[in-house]
Amino acid sequence: LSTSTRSTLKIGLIPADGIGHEVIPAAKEAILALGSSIPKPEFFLLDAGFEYFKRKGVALPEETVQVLKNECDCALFGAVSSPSRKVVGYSSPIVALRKELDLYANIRPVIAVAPTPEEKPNVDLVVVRENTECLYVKQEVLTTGKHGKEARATRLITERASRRIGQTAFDIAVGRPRKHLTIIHKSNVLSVTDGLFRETVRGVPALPESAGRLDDVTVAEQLVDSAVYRLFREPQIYDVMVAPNLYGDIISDAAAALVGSLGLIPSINAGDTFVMGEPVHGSAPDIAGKSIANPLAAIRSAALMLRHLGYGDAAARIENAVDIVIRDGRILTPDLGGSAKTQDVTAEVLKRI
Ligand code: GGG
Repeated sequence: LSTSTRSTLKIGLIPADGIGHEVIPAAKEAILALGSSIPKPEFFLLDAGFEYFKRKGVALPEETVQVLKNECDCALFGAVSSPSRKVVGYSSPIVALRKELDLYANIRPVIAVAPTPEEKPNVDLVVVRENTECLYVKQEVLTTGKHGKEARATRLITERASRRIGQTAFDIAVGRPRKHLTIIHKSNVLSVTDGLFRETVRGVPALPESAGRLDDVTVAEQLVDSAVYRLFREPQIYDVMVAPNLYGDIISDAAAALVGSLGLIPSINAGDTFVMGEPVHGSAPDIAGKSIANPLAAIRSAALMLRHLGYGDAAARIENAVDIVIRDGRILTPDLGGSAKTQDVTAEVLKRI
């Protein structure tokens, strides 16, 4: 996405639930600290989430969608706490937003910066998660059969979505030093759905639009269960991993354990015309309101969003500042073994931007 001609950068802020209200303000501060190295940011604070649903009866107000579509260049989303039980009238706003804005790629880099007791060496990978279909089409039905209740869910995999996520993953892989892509699937069991995903992604380099550009990328494929095993045993074998929605969601959360905390892992939800940064962590209701949420994933998500928009130098300033704070190790939140508050960690980052 090119924004080189913009004089302002219009950013939607959707904290949503729980610690989203603590980490999104930190990301906003980081963007403001960049000063004139990006177009003047203009922020739009927008509603969504389960907490909002409980107050207003709607999880994703139409106004939020319209402001994002018509006013904003990009957005930052915090976290949402959808209930595990069915709540009549409620549907996950983040799943809906990704569809509304056609943000088909969820890009989640997992990089080791500083050694922690749990950290394995050489973790530097990107999970590229298909963001619009798989089981997340949320077509579930409950019926009663001979043996009692029967629940069914539709799992949708299309050639179009598999091709475009494949193109995104190959494009990322070809731009990285190792140029290696692993396709994650389970097509020994789900030969129709995962089979289509695997074959379509594999076919990307042969598409006319690839024009030989992707020929340097080496491609491996792996069953999702074995991929999780190898991810924990030898994470260094992975460079870019591309996966259908559910596997990508699970693998990226799991990979966070390799670098110390889910509180460090950023993502962007990217489409052809819009990008939305989003920390991979959830709303963490157990720590919400205690000012101990780790702001670094949200801050890094702001950097990823800016890089996607073409502001690579500004993104690097934020990322380097975060890396210094992690390496320094003195001012960290409890998830990383520290005792600092969200605001203290944010202040440390701001000083170094
Ligand atoms: N920022 C990521 C996030 O909110 N994760 C929790 C999650 O996946 N929620 C889905 C939902 O509640 O609908």
